[in-house]
Amino acid sequence: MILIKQKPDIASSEITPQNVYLNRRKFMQTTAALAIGGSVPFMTLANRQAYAMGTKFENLIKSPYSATDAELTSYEDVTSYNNFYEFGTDKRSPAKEAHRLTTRPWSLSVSGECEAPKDWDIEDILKQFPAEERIYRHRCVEAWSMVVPWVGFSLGDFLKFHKPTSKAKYIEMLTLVRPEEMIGQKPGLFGSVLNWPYREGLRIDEAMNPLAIFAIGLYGEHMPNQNGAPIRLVVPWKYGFKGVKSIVSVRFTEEQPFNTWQEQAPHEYGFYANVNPNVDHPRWSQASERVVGKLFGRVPTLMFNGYADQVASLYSGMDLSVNF
Ligand SMILES: Nc1nc2c(c(=O)[nH]1)N[C@H]1C(S)=C(S)[C@@H](COP(=O)(O)O)O[C@H]1N2
Ligand SMILES: [Mo]
Repeated sequence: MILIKQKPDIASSEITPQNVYLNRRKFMQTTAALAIGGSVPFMTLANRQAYAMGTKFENLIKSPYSATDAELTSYEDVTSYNNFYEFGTDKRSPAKEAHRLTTRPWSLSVSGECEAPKDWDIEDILKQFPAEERIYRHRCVEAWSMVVPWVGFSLGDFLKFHKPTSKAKYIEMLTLVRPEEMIGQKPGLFGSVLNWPYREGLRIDEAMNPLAIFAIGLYGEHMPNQNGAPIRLVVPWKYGFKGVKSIVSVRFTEEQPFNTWQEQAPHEYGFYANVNPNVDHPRWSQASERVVGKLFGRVPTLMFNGYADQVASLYSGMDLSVNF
């Protein structure tokens, strides 16, 4: 009989080097599985999850696009303070509930206005598009921010592989729908929190900007489930809600897609969602942000989240208070 100890008051990641902490966590997961079941299918499942969540990438290079001036948010904060409504609306829920998600096997279909549509297996995506580390500022529309060392590859490279036609003006991306594993997708007393699947879109030139990535990991390891395993969008000059998680479909479209939060509250969340300290949310200011993990960490918000040099030209001539 193996006893699993209660969580100590101080998170072990704060007092243990990260690799030791991660190995211990993986060990705990496996021993927990053994203690409960010990059956063969359960073990297979545990191993798959360990592969997906605990495994380090080898020979990662750091991208020149990284924001090197910024202090990283701790692994603990990045993986325990999340927005992922498929696992509940509380920021602490995804870290508790997302272990139920099976991320292998995983398919992602690319379709619509392109000459080379393809149904991908995630393993083939990982082989085809070598990933690198990209340290990015991460700004949520609710006015908190983090700095995350993502592992990912250029979204533009991925899209070009499928030869978009001249009609491809936008892309639409969808999250998995699997209420058996995503407890937040089960309708509650008052119906569903969101109209699933979670949907997002980008204009094609935004998607082709070198800063836009598909992220497949963080802190040098495969993506934790709560952060959108096995593959999610990261567009660092936009509010976090554009970063659709656990993607199963990418479609090239002629029309502008209608994203989830636009559908939810169109006067509060627009299609563009560019970080902009001069355009407030109807219910709060966007002029500053709380830095997660810092006790007195309130800092001014930067235009396009600090990436104006790279992306401002995408929006020249547009009124950003109308196209918010
Ligand atoms: N499928 C899906 N993707 C999602 C969300 C969600 O609820 N469901 N939340 C979004 C919001 S509001 C934010 S701020 C980021 C949070 O990403 P993080 O948890 O990795 O910090 O994910 C975005 N992607
Ligand atoms: Mo968000």
